[in-house]
Amino acid sequence: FSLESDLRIAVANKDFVLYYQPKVNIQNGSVDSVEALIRWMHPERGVVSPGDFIPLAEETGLIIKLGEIALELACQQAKAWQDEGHPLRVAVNVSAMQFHQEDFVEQVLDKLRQTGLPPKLLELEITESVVMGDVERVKDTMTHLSQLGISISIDDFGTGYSSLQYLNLFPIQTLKIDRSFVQSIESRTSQAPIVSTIIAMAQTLGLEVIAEGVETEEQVDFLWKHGCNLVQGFIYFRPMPAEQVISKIIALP
Ligand code: G
Ligand code: G
Ligand code: MN
Ligand code: NA
Repeated sequence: FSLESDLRIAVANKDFVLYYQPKVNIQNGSVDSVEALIRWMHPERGVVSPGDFIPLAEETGLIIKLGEIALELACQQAKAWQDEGHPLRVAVNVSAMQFHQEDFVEQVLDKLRQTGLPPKLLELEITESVVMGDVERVKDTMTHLSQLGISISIDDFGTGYSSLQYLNLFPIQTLKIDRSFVQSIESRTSQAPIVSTIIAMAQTLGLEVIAEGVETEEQVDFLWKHGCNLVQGFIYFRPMPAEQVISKIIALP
């Protein structure tokens, strides 16, 4: 069997789970929110990472159904945490293809209604590639989502080819600095000035900024020094199954 036919079956059976990676506020040591990261529970291969099937899902269009599954699982989980007395905003990755669907806002609303999750507890992470479509339509979609109370962040910021104009045109809350920039903070051929420039730009535009892929104290120090208070990365937490999230967050030193 090919990976593609396996993936088709998996999508039909919903053989996926979400792992969650906390985003930490280094100013007060609290967890700001969590990012939902999909995992394929393959009967023979075990847990398959998105890097190994998201590209295939995009080529085959299966990403749309997959995105719906992720959105549904994330809303269910966030609602369950809220019901347990732990309201935690969950960020879901949305592919360009999913975002550009005619009824994307309706899809999101459906999941919120079905689960009873308040829109405030949902964040959507989109990449710059989304923004490169029809500017007016993208703006309408984002405005609609934003008016519902859903927050929108730009994932992998700095790696796309889109114009910076959209930062002022669209209702975006947060820039997520791509980990390729963050991870070269130490190196002497450094991209560190890119990181500090993105932070400064976010601050000037009144946007939140978070660094992803943070692995070392040196990176944290640099980010802290430049005023980036939100950090996501292995230094604090790896993506983990839902069952571990609340106890790990509470145990945060
Ligand atoms: O968890 P991991 O580091 O392996 O994720 C790899 C990539 O897969 C990341 O770029 C992440 O944005 C993407 N990804 C993870 N979960 C989802 C999802 O539910 N939908 C989409 N479209 N991408 C996802
Ligand atoms: O959506 P995005 O492309 O940002 O997905 C985040 C991906 O980055 C996930 O696959 C997650 O497992 C991975 N990741 C999260 N923290 C770290 C980190 O500190 N280092 C590295 N190398 N990868 C990370
Ligand atoms: Mn992401
Ligand atoms: Na990213």
